[in-house]
Amino acid sequence: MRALSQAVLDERAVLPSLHLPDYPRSALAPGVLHLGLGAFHRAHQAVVFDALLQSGDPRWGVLGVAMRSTELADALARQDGLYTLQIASAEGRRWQGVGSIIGTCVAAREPDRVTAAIAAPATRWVTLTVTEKAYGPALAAQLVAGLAARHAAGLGGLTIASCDNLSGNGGKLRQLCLDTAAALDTVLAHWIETACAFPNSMVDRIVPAATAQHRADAARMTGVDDACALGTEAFWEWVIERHFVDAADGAALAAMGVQVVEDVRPFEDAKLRMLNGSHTAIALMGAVMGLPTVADCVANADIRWFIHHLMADTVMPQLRRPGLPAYRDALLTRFANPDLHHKVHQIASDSSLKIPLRWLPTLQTRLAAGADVEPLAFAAAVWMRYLLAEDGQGRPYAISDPAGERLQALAQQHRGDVPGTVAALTLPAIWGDKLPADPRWTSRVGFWLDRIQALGVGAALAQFKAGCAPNPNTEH
Ligand code: CS2
Repeated sequence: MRALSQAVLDERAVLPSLHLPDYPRSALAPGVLHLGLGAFHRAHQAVVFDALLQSGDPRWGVLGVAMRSTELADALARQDGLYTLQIASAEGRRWQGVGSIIGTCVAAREPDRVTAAIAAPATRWVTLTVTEKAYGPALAAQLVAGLAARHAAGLGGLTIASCDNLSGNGGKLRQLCLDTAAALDTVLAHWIETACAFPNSMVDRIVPAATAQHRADAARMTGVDDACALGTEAFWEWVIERHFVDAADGAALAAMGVQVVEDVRPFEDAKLRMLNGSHTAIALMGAVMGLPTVADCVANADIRWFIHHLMADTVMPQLRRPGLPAYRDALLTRFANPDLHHKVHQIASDSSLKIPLRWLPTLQTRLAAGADVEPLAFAAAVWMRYLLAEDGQGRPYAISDPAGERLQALAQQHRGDVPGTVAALTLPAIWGDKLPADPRWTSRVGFWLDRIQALGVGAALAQFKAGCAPNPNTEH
C-alpha cells in the first residue's frame, strides 16, 4: 500500500469516500506558526485553517512545531504534512484529509528555525497548544527570541493565540512574554505590548491520542497508508476574543464557524469547569475503578449520575454561559461517544496542574458563599486514592504528573491514615491558601476517603448517591 503524500493526493489515488484538500499547497508560505504540534491541534485549529485555505485565502498555511518529541513532526514531514481525520458521531463516521500543515519542525532540535519562522514576513499568527505545564520561562524565551528578531527586521506584530485550557490564557501568555522581554530590552517589551495581540480563547474538541486502530481504519477507508491518522468527534468550538493585529481576521474566522466575541470568560469558565472539571473527576474514578475509557465510565449509572449532579447542582450555579442545561446534556452525550476510546489515564495526567483550573474556582466561590461542595470533596478523595498508583483490584498504573513522585510518596507515607493523608495532600499549590485550613473541606474529603478505603470507589459512590436527596429542580 502506498504511503500518503502530496503525489498520491495529486493523482487522486485515494478512495472517493475521503474529503480532500484541493488548494495549491506547494505554493503556500506559512502564515501561522503553531507551537505544540499534537493530536489536538491537528483535529481542531488545523481544520479551521484548512477550511480557510479551501475558501481561497492562502494566508493560513501552518508550520507545525512539536516542542520536544520528534516522532510526529518527522512522520508528518514524510507525508508532506498530510493526514486523515476520522470524525465519529451518532450519525456515523466520515473521513477528512487535512492539508493546512505545510511544514513541521521540532523546537528542541531546531530552535533557530522557530525563531526565524516567527520573524518571517509571511507569518501573521502564532497559535499554541503546549499544555498547562509549559507556561514558563522556556516558552517565553522561545517566543521572545522570535519576536526580537521580528522587531529588529522592522516587521509588524503578530496575533499570538494561546489555545490551552487555562483561564485567561491569552493574558497569561502576554504577561509571561512581557516580563521576559522587559528583562532584556524595554523597547522590545513596549513593541510586544503595543504591536502584538494576545486574544484569550476557548477551544473545544475531544481528541484522544492517535492509535494503531486509526491507522488501520484509515488504510481501509482510503486505500493509502497514513502513519498520522487520528480520530475525533463531530463537535467543535473555538471562541476567541475580538483582539487581532489585523481586525479583518475576525470576520475570516467567523465565516468558518469560529465565534468571535468581546468576552470569552463565560465560555471559558463553562468549558473548564463543566467539560474539563468533569473529565478530571471521571478520569480519576475510572483509573481507580479499572475502567479504561471515558465512555466505559459514563456507561456506569452511578458515575453518570454523579457527573450530572456535579455539573447541575455544584458547577452550573456559578456560570454565565447561555443554555447551560443543554450544554450539560450535550457533554454527557459527548462523553458517551463509543468511537472515541478516550483513555482515562491520558486525562488523569498532570492532574495536580488541572485541578486548580478545573475545580478550585467552583470550590472557592461556593465555600465563600457557604454553599455545599460535596461532589468535589468526593472527587478530591478519589484523587488522593488515585495517588496510591494501583486500582481497586491491586493492578498498578503509572502516574504522569510533574509533581507525581512527590505526591505519590506523600500518599504512600500516610497510607491508611485518613487525616494524615488529607493534611499532607491538601497542598496550597493545588488547593489554594484557604482550603487546607477549612474544616468544612478537609472533614468532608476525609469522610469520603475513609468510605473509599473501606468500600472501594464504586460502593462509596453508591453510598454518596443514596445519601443525596433528589433536587426537585433537576431531573437526573
Ligand atoms: C482533557 C482535554 O486531557 C484532558 O485533560 O480534559 O484534553 C479535553 O478533552 C479537551 O479540552 C476537550 O476540548
